[in-house]
Amino acid sequence: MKITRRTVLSAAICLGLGFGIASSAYADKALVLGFSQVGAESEWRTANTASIKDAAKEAGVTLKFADAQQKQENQVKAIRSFIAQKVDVIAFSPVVESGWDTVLGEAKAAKIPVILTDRAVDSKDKSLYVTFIGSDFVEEGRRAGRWLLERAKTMPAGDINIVELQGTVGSAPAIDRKAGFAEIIAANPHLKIIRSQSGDFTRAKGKEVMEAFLKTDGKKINVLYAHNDDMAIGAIQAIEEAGLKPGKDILVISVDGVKGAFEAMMAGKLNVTVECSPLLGPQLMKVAKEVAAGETVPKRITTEEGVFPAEIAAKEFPNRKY
Ligand code: GZL
Repeated sequence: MKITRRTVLSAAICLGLGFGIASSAYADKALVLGFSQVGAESEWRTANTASIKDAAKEAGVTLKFADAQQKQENQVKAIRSFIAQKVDVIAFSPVVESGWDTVLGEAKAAKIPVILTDRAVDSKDKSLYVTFIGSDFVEEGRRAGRWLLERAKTMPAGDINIVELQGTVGSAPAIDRKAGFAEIIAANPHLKIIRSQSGDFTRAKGKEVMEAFLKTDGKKINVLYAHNDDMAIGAIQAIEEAGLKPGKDILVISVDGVKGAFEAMMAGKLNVTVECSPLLGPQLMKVAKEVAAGETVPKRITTEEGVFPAEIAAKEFPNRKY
């Protein structure tokens, strides 16, 4: 075949077209994100799931979503399934900090990048995940402690007995919120944690454990520190059923900043909530696309949050998004 200028030109056009179609097809191919969620244990989690699903839709990301019902083995199964499906990126909120190295090693071997959202893992090998998007739970605990340190200045002299409802045993928020709170209240030797037990971040368990605290220590309790609003709301019911006034006989401090906490503050039953934003969806989709495109992202992306005492609850409530 005689190679003429026309032949070369038409070959180049076909090649270019072919490339163009291929690359645009790649560009149009929706990113497939496998997400393993802790469960549906709290108002916070419900809002977090909604944020992720809405943001995926908005970003044109194909989301494969798995609810682990607060069981680590279900998250491991979900991650393995995402690997088998050859998703582009895996993201998850680890229900507990430990026990992830094996399955994250499998994702690494399959060359599928992993993004942590909401909660951290305690893996020593930081190459097992690309980034961690979430709150600083230790700081949240410190903020709760600072509020009480300040409030204690206007309370009667003598010991101030605190009971603590911890989050899910072994979870990053439970470990860190406990540590941050204890770090700050150590400044006042009268602030004493007399009972501390897990309520697993749920209203039902929070109520049950508070009932037990009230049975053993009832009138001695001056303050409740709950690692999330749902346990605080459950405990408020128990305090009322014991004939005491939550927010007055027993000060109530909690974390998350969900609508239920604002309603309890407006009813005078909860004194302060430390914000922990569940609205991580948009950030997750943005980072997932950057990671899939091979861009470098920061190892740690922290969410900005505030503290909401009861005095400003009514004014702030209309602005709340979760
Ligand atoms: C915090 C999140 C916690 C919330 C709880 O980022 O992991 O889990 O504080 C939720 O309400 O159950």
